[in-house]
Amino acid sequence: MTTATAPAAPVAPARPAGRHLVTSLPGPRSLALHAAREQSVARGFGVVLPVFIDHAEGAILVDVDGNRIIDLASGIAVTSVGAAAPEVAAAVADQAQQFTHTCFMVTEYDGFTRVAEALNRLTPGDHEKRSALFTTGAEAVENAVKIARAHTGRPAVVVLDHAYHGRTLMTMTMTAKNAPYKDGFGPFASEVYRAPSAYPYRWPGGAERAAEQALAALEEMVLTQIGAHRVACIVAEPIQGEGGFIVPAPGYLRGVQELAERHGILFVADEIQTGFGRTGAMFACEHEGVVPDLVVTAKALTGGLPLAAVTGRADVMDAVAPGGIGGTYAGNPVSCAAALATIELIEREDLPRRAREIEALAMPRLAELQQTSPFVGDVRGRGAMLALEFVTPGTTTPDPDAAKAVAARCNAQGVLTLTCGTFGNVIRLLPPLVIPLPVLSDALDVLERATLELS
Ligand code: PLZ
Repeated sequence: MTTATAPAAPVAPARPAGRHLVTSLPGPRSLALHAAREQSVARGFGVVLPVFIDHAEGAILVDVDGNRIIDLASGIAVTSVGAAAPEVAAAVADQAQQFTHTCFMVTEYDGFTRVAEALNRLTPGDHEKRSALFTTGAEAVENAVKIARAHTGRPAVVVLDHAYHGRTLMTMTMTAKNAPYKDGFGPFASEVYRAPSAYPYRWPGGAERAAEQALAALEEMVLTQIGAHRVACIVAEPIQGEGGFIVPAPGYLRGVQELAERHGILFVADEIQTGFGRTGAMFACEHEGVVPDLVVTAKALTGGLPLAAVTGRADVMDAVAPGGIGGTYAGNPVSCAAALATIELIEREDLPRRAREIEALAMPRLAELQQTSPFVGDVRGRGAMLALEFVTPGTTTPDPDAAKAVAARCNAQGVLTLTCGTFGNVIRLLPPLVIPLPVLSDALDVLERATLELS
């Protein structure tokens, strides 16, 4: 038997797997699209890097000029499974062909129940739980407050310095930072009280005393200023996100939970940015062994479709009578399908473990950078939620210009990098959890060089 030798297939030029720029950023096509945008889109939307995306491949965003950009943003902690996970795309397409919407308050569908079951199973604590699905993070935070008020019959809500909870009237009130979130948008909602955050790097009494002193201040506020019997809930991010990736001093979250319990106050964890493996545990509260009464989630719950949730103690959740919570799009079926596919991927690929691998690679390099660059005052975070805080050398004075300069250099070189922080002086790393480690390593090279160029 003779075998005919097939003519060799033409060899396609090797396509780069990682970062690759073919124009300066933004390229000409993006510039033209951006000019068009300015004629039709309201000015109030900012943009970090004005490139227009054509498609995504894992942790790479490919723009309309053909540039391949490393994604260290994940659409602000959303696309942990990547922005084009085939399993999520298929689930979305299938569901969209079945039906796109019924409104869960009109007729039912099982995807909603199955997402609720998954959330009840995955969130901290093995007590009986119920979940309610919504559309955006802010909407879910607002609903957590409504549920807490309905259950306790109390009006007051306690939040922290450096908090971010959203842009709606209630959640903007709960958010700490004035510009750009609150400036000009008042008057604000009433019965929101702000306690200090146990921010180790900036605690006046020193990092070691931050937990104890912040808890004392919180207790004094609850007891003397508000009256404990008037407080419905304390809402806290277990690692503060927009406020600067602030990991609270050890023991602080536990202390908040105990204080809340002593006074019949509900402890609500806003895990919108930290949830679903981002910090190396499924939920960031787990690092402190804290079981909140209510947990608010959104973002990485799906691969990018709008879906948010409040999950918590069944007796608390069920304090609201039928019709008391909901929304036209709450728990949209396409978003639910995306969530189920995403949760399956997170569990199957053990993405919390991937977050710990990212930390193991990146944290030593960031710590080294803190030694070599006098501009890096603090390095912190957990898992794939890591940050550098920039200061004027030799001081702890925030240096937002340094952070902005470093982020701008990274962005120009195709490493999409976000800043954050009350003082705007923090660079945060939020890569998709599926980022290949060599790609992350390349991004860190760029970040290191950009930081060492500061003078
Ligand atoms: N709670 C902890 O991180 C959203 C906001 C970006 P939405 N964070 C990104 C911006 O400038 O608008 C967030 C969060 C935490 C609540 C929210 C709000 O979630 O889905 O943006 O409403």
